Amino acid sequence: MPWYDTDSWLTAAFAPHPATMAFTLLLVIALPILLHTFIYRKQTPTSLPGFVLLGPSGAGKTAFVTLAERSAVAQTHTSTSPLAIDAILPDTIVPTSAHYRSPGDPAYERARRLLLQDTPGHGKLRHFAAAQLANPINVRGIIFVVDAAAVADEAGLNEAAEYLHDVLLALQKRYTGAKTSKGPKEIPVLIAANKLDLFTALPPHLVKISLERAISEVRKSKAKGLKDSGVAMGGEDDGLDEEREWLGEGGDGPFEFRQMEEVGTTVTVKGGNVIGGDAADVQSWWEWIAEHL
Ligand SMILES: Nc1nc2c(ncn2[C@@H]2O[C@H](COP(=O)(O)OP(=O)(O)OP(=O)(O)O)[C@@H](O)[C@H]2O)c(=O)[nH]1
Ligand SMILES: [Mg+2]
Repeated sequence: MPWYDTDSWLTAAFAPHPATMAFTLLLVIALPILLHTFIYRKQTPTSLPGFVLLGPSGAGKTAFVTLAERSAVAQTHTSTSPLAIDAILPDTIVPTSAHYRSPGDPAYERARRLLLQDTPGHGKLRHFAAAQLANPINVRGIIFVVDAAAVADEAGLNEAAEYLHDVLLALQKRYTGAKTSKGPKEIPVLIAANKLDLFTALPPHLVKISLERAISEVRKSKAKGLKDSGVAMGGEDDGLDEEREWLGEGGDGPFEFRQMEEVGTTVTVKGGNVIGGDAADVQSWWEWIAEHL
């Protein structure tokens, strides 16, 4: 039947049929709703800005996450799986992104929310942390928690330094391996020197110096290991330099956290204690988080 017939579908579509009217009504109501949900989803990220907690076992990562969640300390045990919690900045701290908003503004409240991601620090369970580092979706910063009392001795310091070396190297590779010329979004690192309530704990500036020195050693021994294996396989030294994964600037000088700025990573060291003393003191960590939120 031709389209201009009285009972063709086109004629029906323009005729005052109840079905046509119902369909049009439905379209008029549904279209704005669909458009809104589509555009709104596109504009606002569905996930909260995240901060990943890394660090050796027993440093106090889970203790900090628990403190952030319940505002009270609780007994923690060695973690075997990652954990993510919704946290809100303490009332006294205003995120940099919301400096010009007033309390009560919904955007102000939203800007205070973040996701804290705890990872297990045990050597055999670091794949959880590695997975987070390999694919940092909406990660605003990394909080590397160290036990300031444990880094006072050789073994504790080396464990922390080796782990931190690997974390920084992963961040460096992410930056140098980026496809775009602009580079990926920078991920800052906070080294949270925890357990400052303990008598044996090193003050933050000494934690920084000790870690830098220990990372220099780690870097040197890794380079030596690579070279030795190259010699053992009868290979030449050429080509090795390309493969060598060297953290920070080239050359044999000492490693400094400052060198990481060139690959888009600022490293800050701040002290605190989650448990003990007169009360928990993690204010400076929250301030750092607020700065990068
Ligand atoms: N004195 C003191 N002890 C602390 C502090 N923070 C955490 N601890 C203790 O350190 C121990 C280890 O803390 P966790 O938070 O479980 O350590 P973790 O980093 O989560 O360790 P893994 O889960 O094994 O990676 C716990 O017994 C805590 O009570 C602190 O600021 N001072
Ligand atoms: Mg834990």
